[in-house]
Amino acid sequence: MTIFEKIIARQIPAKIVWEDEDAIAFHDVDPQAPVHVLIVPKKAIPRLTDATDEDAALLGKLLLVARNVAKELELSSGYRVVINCGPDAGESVPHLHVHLLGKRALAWPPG
Ligand code: DGP
Repeated sequence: MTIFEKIIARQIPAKIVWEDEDAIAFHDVDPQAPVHVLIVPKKAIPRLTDATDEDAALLGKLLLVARNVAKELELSSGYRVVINCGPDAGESVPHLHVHLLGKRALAWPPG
């Protein structure tokens, strides 16, 4: 079980901001911005590389959840949505997740 599956199963705590039958959103334990929320599908897809055409609706939903959480948390001056995929991107938890970062100016290009 990954750490995110344990959060989904309520085996470890998290600051949950939204949940339904397909996905959950909670605050990152190591925030890289004043708002840093992770949007995680309940289906255990390890990373974007492993998603299939059957996951199209779920992948789209993750972005719409990011949009909704951004609105709920009043990220009115902008936000960034990130998926780290594989070692070069710094992926550390092998369960697909979308980072939502906001409430500060974010540099580009990323490090
Ligand atoms: P990534 O590097 O893209 O795989 O991002 C994984 C993120 O997961 C990282 O920003 C820290 C976060 N994280 C790791 N363990 C926990 C945890 O136990 N609780 C919460 N809320 N976040 C976690």
